[in-house]
Order: sequence, then structure tokens, then C-alpha cells
Amino acid sequence: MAHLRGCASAKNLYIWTMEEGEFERRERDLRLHYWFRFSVVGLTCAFLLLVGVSTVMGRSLVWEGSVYSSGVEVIGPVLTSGTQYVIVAKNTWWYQYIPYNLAADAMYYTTDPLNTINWSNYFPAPGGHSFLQIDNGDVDWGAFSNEDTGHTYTIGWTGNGAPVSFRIRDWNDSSYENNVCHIDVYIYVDVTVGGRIADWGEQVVTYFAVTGLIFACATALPVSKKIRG
Ligand SMILES: [Ca+2]
Repeated sequence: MAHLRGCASAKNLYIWTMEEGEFERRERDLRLHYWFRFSVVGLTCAFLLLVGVSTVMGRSLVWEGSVYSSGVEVIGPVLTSGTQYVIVAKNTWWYQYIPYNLAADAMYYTTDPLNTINWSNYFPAPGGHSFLQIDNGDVDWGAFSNEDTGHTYTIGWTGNGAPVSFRIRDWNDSSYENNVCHIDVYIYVDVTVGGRIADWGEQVVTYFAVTGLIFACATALPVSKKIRG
């Protein structure tokens, strides 16, 4: 049975003839098509975002601790054998706090008593040692870092299936009685796809892209199925 359907306004007048239920079906199909287009656009954007960040993932914090200048060994976590970690050491400590106000960091020391953070001079630890040791061995912490970079040193470290340990050795006067403060140590494990570590912003983009992809798939697939049905 045919029905007359229409809508009128001051400018438009539509009249057409449809079988019963045809109008509702076309309206539903139109809505589904719009949803499908929206989903395809979302799917495409999510895919492009994922491609854009596919070479990077994140760096995950495994452990953080304070290594005091008392010379006491600090035992860290067990590091999985063969796994690559990143160890970061930052901040300064005093190797002669009273009366000289002299500071050191993981690798270097100063003889400038005026500013224990922004050093006017610096020297590597005596004897080719490092002040901050790992597993009771010296470490090459790299180039000097002053106040502007927070006396921060970063190295790669391979786990050996045993707890990693840290200790400050005072190679300047061998006295721990006049030492003050500590070095902050952070252990990260890299999760990389392509050999580069993502910063925080890139990680957020990655999470949004993954979420968007899941949402788009969850929407597009059922809609597409309904349209085909
Ligand atoms: Ca000392």
C-alpha cells in the first residue's frame, strides 16, 4: 500500500510516495551511513597517528632510590638478565661539608666552595674512579653536567639476573664523617620499537591513537555489517 509523506517549510515542499516502512528504512540507512563515514574518518586518523608513532614507545620507571654519601651500599631491584635498562643519577652531595662546603656528583667534584650546584670548576673523580659505583665497580658516567642540566648522568645498563647495587665512594678524603646528602638514582627499562625512546608527549599520542583505533573499529565494523545486512 502506498502512502504520501512530506514535509513543508516556507521555502521547500517535498512530496513523495513510498511503500510502508520505506521512509523509516531509508532514514535508518542514512544515519548508518553517516556513522560509517565518521568511523572511517576516525579509523584513518587513528591509523595515521599509529604509523606516525610506530617507531617509538616509552620508558618505564623500574626503581628509584637515594644513595647517601655515608658509603653504605644501597641494594636495588633484580634486573632481568639480558634486558637493557637505563640508569640515571642526578644531584650533588658534599664530600667536605664542614668547614669547606665542597661538593661532588656521580662523576665529578669541585673545589669551589661558593656555589655547590653551579660549579665554577670541576674535576673528574681521582684515579679514574667514579664517585657513584654500580655493583661496587666504577662507572663512566660521561661528560660533566652542571646546574643547568641538574648534575644528571644517564647510562645504559644490561641486567644480569641479580640485584643491582649502588654506593658512593669518597675518593677525595676517604672520610665519610664530613659527607652530607645523596645522589638520586632512577632505573628505567626501555620499551622501544625502532630504537628511540619516546618522550611523555609522544607516549600520550600513542595512547590516544590506540584508544581511537579501538573505538573506530568497535563502531565501524558493526555499522558496516548492518549496512550490508
Ligand atoms: Ca669526605
